[in-house]
Amino acid sequence: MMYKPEKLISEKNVRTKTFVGLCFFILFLAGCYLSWNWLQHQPKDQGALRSLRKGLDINESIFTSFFSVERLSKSFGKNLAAPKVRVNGDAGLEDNSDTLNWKLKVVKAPGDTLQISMEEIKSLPKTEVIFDFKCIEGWSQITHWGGVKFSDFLKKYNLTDKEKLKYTGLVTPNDKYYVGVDFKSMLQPQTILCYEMNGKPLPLNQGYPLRLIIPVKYGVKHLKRIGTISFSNERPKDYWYERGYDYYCGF
Ligand SMILES: Nc1nc2c(c(=O)[nH]1)N[C@H]1C(S)=C(S)[C@@H](COP(=O)(O)O)O[C@H]1N2
Ligand SMILES: [Mo]
Repeated sequence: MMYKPEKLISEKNVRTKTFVGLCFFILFLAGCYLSWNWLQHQPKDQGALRSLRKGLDINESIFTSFFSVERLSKSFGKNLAAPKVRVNGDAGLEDNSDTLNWKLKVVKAPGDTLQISMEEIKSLPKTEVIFDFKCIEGWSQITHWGGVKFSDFLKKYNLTDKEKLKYTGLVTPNDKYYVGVDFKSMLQPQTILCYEMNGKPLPLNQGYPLRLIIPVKYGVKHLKRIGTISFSNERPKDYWYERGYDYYCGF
């Protein structure tokens, strides 16, 4: 084996290298400070600093281009579903009297709104979904839900022409919580208008009488207690988007 002769470095050389290294480090720190400062002075776009919002929107376009309606989320056996389901978020659930004469409103066109009763919804074929419910706050839980596939619901009420549009908007009866969801995700076969949890009617704090279950999205989009559904090409208003979160919130 051949050994390279070691190179001797003079003390002056060491000092120059140390000095150059230090200069780079100071420049790096200054760069960090300046970028941080630049970011902090940006205007906000829907609750998020402008360039962070741009980042979220770029992620959205990448995720949208890879999204396939046919790809199913992982499902689990009933024995794995939590008997005690976590409750999170109560915006829009302030007034339980909203559930008394409840009917689902579906805006077909301005001035043309369908009113659909729970009995009518329950008479459609039931789909059960057992999946890993994920909240942006960092927890997840395998849970068991039952309801009607949104795509079946659209067929039954002659709403399939709406699928040309980009978004579905959902709002609680009192307008206090609202979400917008891209239409492709609404058509994924595990997206249901849900009226049952663990085989029983939904509890009040989990969206009685009807909520959205949409496994391709984070918890924020699973709106509890649906009042009105509408369709549009523009992004419908979205509670957490306005507060700086991602609009897409999906996988
Ligand atoms: N009406 C309404 N729906 C809501 C929320 C809310 O605050 N109000 N919070 C969302 C969030 S952040 C999560 S994680 C899930 C929680 O559903 P759960 O309470 O059934 O676990 O509901 C979603 N739907
Ligand atoms: Mo959440």
